[in-house]
Amino acid sequence: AVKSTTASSEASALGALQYALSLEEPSHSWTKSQLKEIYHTPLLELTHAAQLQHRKWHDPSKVQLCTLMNIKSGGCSEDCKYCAQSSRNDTGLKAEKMVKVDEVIKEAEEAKRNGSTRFCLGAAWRDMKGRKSAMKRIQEMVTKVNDMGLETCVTLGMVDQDQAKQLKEAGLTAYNHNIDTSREHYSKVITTRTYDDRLQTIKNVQESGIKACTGGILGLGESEDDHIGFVHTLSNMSPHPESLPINRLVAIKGTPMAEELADPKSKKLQFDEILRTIATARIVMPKAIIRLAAGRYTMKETEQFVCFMAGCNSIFTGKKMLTTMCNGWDEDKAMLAKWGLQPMEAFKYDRS
Ligand code: SAM
Ligand code: DTB
Ligand code: SF4
Ligand code: FES
Repeated sequence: AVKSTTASSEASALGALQYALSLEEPSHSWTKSQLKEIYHTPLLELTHAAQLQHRKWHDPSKVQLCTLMNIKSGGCSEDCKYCAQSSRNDTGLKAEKMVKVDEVIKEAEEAKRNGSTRFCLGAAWRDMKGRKSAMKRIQEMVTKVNDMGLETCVTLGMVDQDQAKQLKEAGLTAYNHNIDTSREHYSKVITTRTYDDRLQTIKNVQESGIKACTGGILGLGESEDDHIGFVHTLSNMSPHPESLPINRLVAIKGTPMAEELADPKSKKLQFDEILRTIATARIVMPKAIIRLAAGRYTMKETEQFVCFMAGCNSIFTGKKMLTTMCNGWDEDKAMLAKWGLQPMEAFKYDRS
């Protein structure tokens, strides 16, 4: 085994894939060419290596169950081309007020009864600027859900250092903020905030001692080089994201992205590209929890199984995602029981 600090000559002698498997500590200095080499490994060899890596760093019999709640739906000022909640997209979604603390507790109790161990709250906001009373209410939600023995996660748009600190004080486990895609493809998807704005929020979160849940969406018309670029950004973060959601685009009527993809000339995402992205992420970010997120309900059970073979170890389960459909608890419990997987316990594993 070699240490991550070993010179790159060692990496090239071994080949990038074997080098990744030999590391005792995760590396944060991957080059695009190393990632490209891993991503394009013959598929059976790639998924096998990802499964080996998974077993080296995780209990392979465990799956993390997370449940989402939309605490402030619609009316968002950002222009994310894929999103049902942007006020610029005519998707028929009504903007609502922020929910009350009691409603969150009720939903969290149901999630807990059904075996979920992480409860995630999402708000359709650009950022937390000037939202003092909302922040207070969210702190109360986080503390109360935490007291129920559930890990907590929120996604509220951009946060500064001070806002991250306030969430940490309330006991927040993780903050979700995605990079969504590669740096190169990003501007084709969102123009109202930059890639570097995103990285800054993630840095603020990590520096406050909150774990970062950071991933993206596949199927935005991007190329395979963009998948490599996406993993490149994530794998050079230090620390790596504690959890990494992989969303498969849900093409929502009324969004510019759904319109673009309706063009027969647009680039269509193939299943093996999802698999290669997951496997590459697992190989170079061995500690991360990799979560099959939005769009899982569009995947066959066999496809989900193959994603687990490639290193996924978490799902969102429950009544709903934010605005789109989610596989329900009963269906998921039956599927996981069939596969012989058990729910991961809350607060048991430190993956930072
Ligand atoms: N407003 C906050 C933000 O953007 O940071 C939080 C909520 S936002 C809905 C969280 C993430 O969900 C996005 O970054 C994106 O990766 C994913 N997402 C949103 N709409 C999606 C869709 N139609 N299909 C797949 N993933 C989607
Ligand atoms: C993430 O990456 N996926 C979740 C969570 N983070 C907040 C949200 C997915 C939302 C999918 C679109 C919708 O339901 O509106
Ligand atoms: Fe707003 Fe988040 Fe949707 Fe973008 S993804 S429009 S920031 S809710
Ligand atoms: Fe909750 Fe990622 S959205 S852990």
